[in-house]
Amino acid sequence: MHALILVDIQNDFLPTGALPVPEGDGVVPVANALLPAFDLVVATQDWHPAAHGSFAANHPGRVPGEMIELAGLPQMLWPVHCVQETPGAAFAPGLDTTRITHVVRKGTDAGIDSYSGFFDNGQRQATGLKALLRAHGVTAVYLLGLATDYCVKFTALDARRLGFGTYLIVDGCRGVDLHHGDVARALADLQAQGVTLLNSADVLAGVSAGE
Ligand code: VGL
Ligand code: ZN
Repeated sequence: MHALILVDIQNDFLPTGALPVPEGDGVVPVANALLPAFDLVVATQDWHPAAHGSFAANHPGRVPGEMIELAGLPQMLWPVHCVQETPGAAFAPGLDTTRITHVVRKGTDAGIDSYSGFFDNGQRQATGLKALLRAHGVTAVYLLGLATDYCVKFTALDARRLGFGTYLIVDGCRGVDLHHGDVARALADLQAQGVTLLNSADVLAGVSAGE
């Protein structure tokens, strides 16, 4: 069984959102084109309490882009984003959510961030994504979404580390690239760790070829 994982395709990561990813809306048509090719589709949502420790606003005198320590780990400070039950945390308009079979939420503990859809950044608590995939006999995962250099990267690295065949659909991802080169470095790191980089057309061609 192969699963499609849609990473954090949420309003706050679109160009008009609170933590805008340049061209973030460009992943929506790629996701929609691939959805019918998968029986198991998991969408992750960044799902923070308002008091989340990754928000610069919760640290007097700090601004987004600065680093602090959170849960004993280096932590980038972000604008307030993807607060639980707010419009910013909702799936992007135009995403065909009717084909999403499971939703996994992360970043729900105010005291630690969670870039990966599998575990928090300290690898302390699991989200349930690994158990879900195992329960369905998933052997390979295909990932796309936002942002290439944060949540997509760490979700793909964990998938690979857990032993899933891991395929990153590059044209279905966009990155923050806060420091120019972050996206290119993320893709190189992923490839070095055994993640296969491909494009949506490759996936669709493979499906129609009966793979
Ligand atoms: C993300 C920064 C903070 C992401 C989430 O989805 O890539 N990035 N929270
Ligand atoms: Zn976040």
